[in-house]
Amino acid sequence: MSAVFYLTTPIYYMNGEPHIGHTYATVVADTLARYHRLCGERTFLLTGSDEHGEKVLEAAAERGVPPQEITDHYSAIFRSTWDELGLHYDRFIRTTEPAHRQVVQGILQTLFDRGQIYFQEYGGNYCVGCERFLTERDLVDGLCRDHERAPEHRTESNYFFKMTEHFEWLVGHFEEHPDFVRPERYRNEALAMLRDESGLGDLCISRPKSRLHWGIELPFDADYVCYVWFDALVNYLTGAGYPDGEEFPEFWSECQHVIGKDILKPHAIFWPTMLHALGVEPPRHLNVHGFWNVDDRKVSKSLGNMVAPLIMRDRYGFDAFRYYLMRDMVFGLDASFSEEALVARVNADLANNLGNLVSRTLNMTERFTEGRVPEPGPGDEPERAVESALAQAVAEVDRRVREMALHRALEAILRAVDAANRYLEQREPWKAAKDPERAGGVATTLYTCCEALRITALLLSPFLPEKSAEILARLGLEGALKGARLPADASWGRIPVGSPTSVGKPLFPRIESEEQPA
Ligand code: ME8
Repeated sequence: MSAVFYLTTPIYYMNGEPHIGHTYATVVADTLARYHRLCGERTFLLTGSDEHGEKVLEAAAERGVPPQEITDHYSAIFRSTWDELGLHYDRFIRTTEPAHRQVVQGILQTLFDRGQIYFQEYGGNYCVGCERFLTERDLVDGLCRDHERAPEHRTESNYFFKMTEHFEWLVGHFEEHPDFVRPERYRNEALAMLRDESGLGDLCISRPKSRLHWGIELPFDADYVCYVWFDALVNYLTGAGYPDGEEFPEFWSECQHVIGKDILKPHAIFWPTMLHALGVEPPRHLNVHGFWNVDDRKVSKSLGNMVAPLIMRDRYGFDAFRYYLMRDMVFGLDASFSEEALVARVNADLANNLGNLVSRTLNMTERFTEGRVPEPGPGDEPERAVESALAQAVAEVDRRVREMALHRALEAILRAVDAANRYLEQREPWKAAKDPERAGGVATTLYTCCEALRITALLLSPFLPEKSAEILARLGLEGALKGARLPADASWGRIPVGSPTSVGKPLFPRIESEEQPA
């Protein structure tokens, strides 16, 4: 385990409100950051807004406002949405910040001075509707696929980064670091792009102001602005204090990105080559997730199926929503969102399995041991089986989180909960309490369940921060997450005997089908 952990989300385009996709990436990052923090690593999570480029300019034009106004508006919405949902970040970066502009211009100048950037005129198919050069893929029967009109042949001069010079090095980097891009399917995809020489040339990193003025000006030519992806990727450096930040070298050496599969190419190809030209190490991992489709269709504004996170929070509680997002998506693969699936998942895992253990344990502690965690006896085989199920979960969660199999980490925790529920069925404290021969064992049974719940809550806390804190509070351990450490605090036998328990309302009420929206 390293001492620090630096994690980033994509910086989202500020041309609309956050939807399920942005929420998923941010939830994954928030969970990972919480987990690493719980392990005692100094953790820094960066998120933010991508504010330049054509998409933002188009959104501003549609609304008839200046681009800065639209980015101020959406940036505030993204930020307040994450705050309201309890998604914690250490820095929210905006690419229109002067500090970021300075870093981007500094990098451009360095690369220019090193001969890594050249100027060239080129000609191509330009679509006036799209206001850009089209590639072969944009054409259908020689017409622009969006505007159904023939492109014009135009020439333009631009600045290019000598990206291809770094490809040999990059292939070597992929070979030496097989988990640089993970899961493996995306590593293979990136390598295929890299090996398909016809698909990639040097990277055009400028746009003439006559065509696009909304961007960071090139320090060596005031007639041009920087290409939005070059500017956007650099946010990861700015956010960590590049170039002179005292902590930059340490954090950068443990940098990992969370990205969606749609932005693999800029992250797996452009970004490492840019860093290599600068003499900065590539990030340790690109963690690539798949896409949420809604009712089997792509999420899009025009379909109006964007799934607003605040609405989900109001309807189901945010912990339930985040649980569903992480449990039902195999990290790296696509998944289909539906409220029916969400309800089924929450009812099965949280209401029935975990909720049951919580309510039975706390109710019986109230009834049989005066609302206190009782002093246990020495215990027997069944108690040791619960202890061992929890120990296994602690080890497996660590492995699974670090390899980005979050759904498997949750499965491992729920398996331990299952084991504790089965143990309760076996010991039947509700019957044993009335049986003079078995009544003596009730304290041990309830102690075992309280301790299993404590460890479960600790393990679940990065995934379900609110509900875990609530479980701990009901075990008389309010505030226990503050300063808690894994794995030490997850070792068996740490719950204080005599801790006051409270029953409270059901933590995860079953969502009844009549409440399901149509
Ligand atoms: O691409 N399912 O920003 P963006 C899952 N600004 N995740 C989704 C998703 C979906 N249906 N839709 C979006 C950009 N995402 C650039 C990034 S980074 C230097 C610059 C998530 O607003 C996913 O993580 O289009 C995807 O990569 C990201 O949002 C793209 O957000």
